[in-house]
Amino acid sequence: MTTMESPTDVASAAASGASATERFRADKSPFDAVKDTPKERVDLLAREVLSAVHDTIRRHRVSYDEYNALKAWLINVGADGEWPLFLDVWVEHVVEDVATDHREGNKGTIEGPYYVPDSPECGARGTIPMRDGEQGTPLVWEGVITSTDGTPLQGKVELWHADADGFYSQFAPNLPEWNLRGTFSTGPDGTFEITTIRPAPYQIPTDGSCGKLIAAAGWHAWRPAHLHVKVSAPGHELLTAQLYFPGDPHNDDDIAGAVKSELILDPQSQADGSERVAYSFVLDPVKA
Ligand code: MBD
Ligand code: FE
Repeated sequence: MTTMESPTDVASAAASGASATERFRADKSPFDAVKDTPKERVDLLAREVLSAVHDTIRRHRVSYDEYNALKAWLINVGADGEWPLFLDVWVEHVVEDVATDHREGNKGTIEGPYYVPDSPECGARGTIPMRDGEQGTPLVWEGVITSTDGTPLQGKVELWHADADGFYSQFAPNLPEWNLRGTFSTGPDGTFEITTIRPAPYQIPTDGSCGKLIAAAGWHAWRPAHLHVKVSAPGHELLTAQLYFPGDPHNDDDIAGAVKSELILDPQSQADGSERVAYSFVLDPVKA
């Protein structure tokens, strides 16, 4: 896996954006899906989206200056490699809702731009790859993967998250390749126990085009602290989710609109300063 090098070794929107764009393009399947989309469907969706844009222009009498500002901004989103960030922050949560609203098992939420497949195997009980002296409150998380009928499932929890400074390995400089990324494979009893650290709240890059939009609109750039997971088991729908921490000020106004109350953990402080938490997953069987 190639990691984008920032010449200054300082985290930048352009560097993390380029890495996210490169990672997305490395997976061929979205590009194959485009080829398979029927003409009628493209016609319908493209026409409706354009018509919504036209309505907005008429309703608010958008000027040529505003049109050109939009054109310049869109060009820069591409140049910064920030299309994955833009779409995952402001659009993906609705796609996710529609895709999973039939489920009886766990609620999921968006994947975001920073997933990397094939993270190191850590066993059913293990510690995620981290640096010596990794900053952040130690967190021990136990749970079990079951099917909707309660049967334990032999499956996997892929976990990835930011460090205590809010940086993701492979998308920010100077981090070991797999820092805070690991795959926990359960036995037939479905149980796992993961040792990691509590991540920091995350501010999306402010120095790129998404940051410009946020500043120009007077929004904030924060996501609450979160753990990303993909939970899978044979014959079951893949669950993509994020877990959040109680009391985070951004649980109620996540810039990415991805928090659901079912995804907020209840960690308990321990005498040694660490935290323990129980959170389990229920997966929906794939319907034949
Ligand atoms: C993230 O870490 C994230 O999870 C999302 C959805 C968008 C930007 C950064
Ligand atoms: Fe994230």
